[in-house]
Amino acid sequence: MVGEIGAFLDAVSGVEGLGESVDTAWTERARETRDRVRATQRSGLGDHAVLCDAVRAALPREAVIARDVTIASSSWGNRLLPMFDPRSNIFPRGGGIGQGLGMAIGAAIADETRPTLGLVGDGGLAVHLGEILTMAQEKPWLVLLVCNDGGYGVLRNMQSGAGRGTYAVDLTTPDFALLAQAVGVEYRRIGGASEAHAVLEDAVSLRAPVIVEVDLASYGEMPTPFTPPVTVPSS
Ligand SMILES: Cc1ncc(C[n+]2csc(CCOP(=O)(O)OP(=O)(O)O)c2C)c(N)n1
Ligand SMILES: [Mg+2]
Repeated sequence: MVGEIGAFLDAVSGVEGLGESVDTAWTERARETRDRVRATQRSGLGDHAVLCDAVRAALPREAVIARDVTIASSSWGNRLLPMFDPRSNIFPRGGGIGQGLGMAIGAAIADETRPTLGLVGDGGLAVHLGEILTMAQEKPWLVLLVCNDGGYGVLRNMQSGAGRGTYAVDLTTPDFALLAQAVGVEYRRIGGASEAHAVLEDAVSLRAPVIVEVDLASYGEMPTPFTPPVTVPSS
């Protein structure tokens, strides 16, 4: 790879314009646009931006962050959460829910020297809930952050936004404290933004599998409910 890059650089070294200074105005415009987009995204999150900040603050730079397809990923995990290395940034681009826990367990077992955080929703987690047993058995350094809104929140938002009420989006979810107890892993709860930093710092310090539930009923709504850029059929 290094040899190929060297050969490429040799080949283009005589090309006119290369090596001249970059257009600083363009760089500045890109930076301003990025800051504006991030500020707009953040303003729609309200207290949920605190969760994003707390996740980053609680983890070392090299921590792996594996995300399922959930509102927390789509609204801040994939957009605002700083990532420092592509190899620590895991997300299923295919968009299927349910892979988050398996990816997080795999990452955590692959490198036991750094913590892994799995960001999942209650609905996605339910798809492969049995993998909780793998987590309990293998005991990886894994913080499983479960954003529990009692169902398929993103579909709920889409249906509400379309103004026709909601259907088939409310799920029976486990009592996560009892579930953790049943399989012998630690459990922590975040019931409001003011708790996020301390709970996550504590969870990471355990160096063990831990379920951290964000109890969204108590945590509160996002000022701008997240909806994906797709339309609900009209009939
Ligand atoms: C395998 C699969 N089934 C259904 C969907 C459609 N889908 C996308 S997000 C979502 C809701 C997931 O619920 P949850 O994990 O609780 O996240 P929330 O939207 O509540 O944040 C569903 C059903 C999908 N992406 N993949
Ligand atoms: Mg949910």
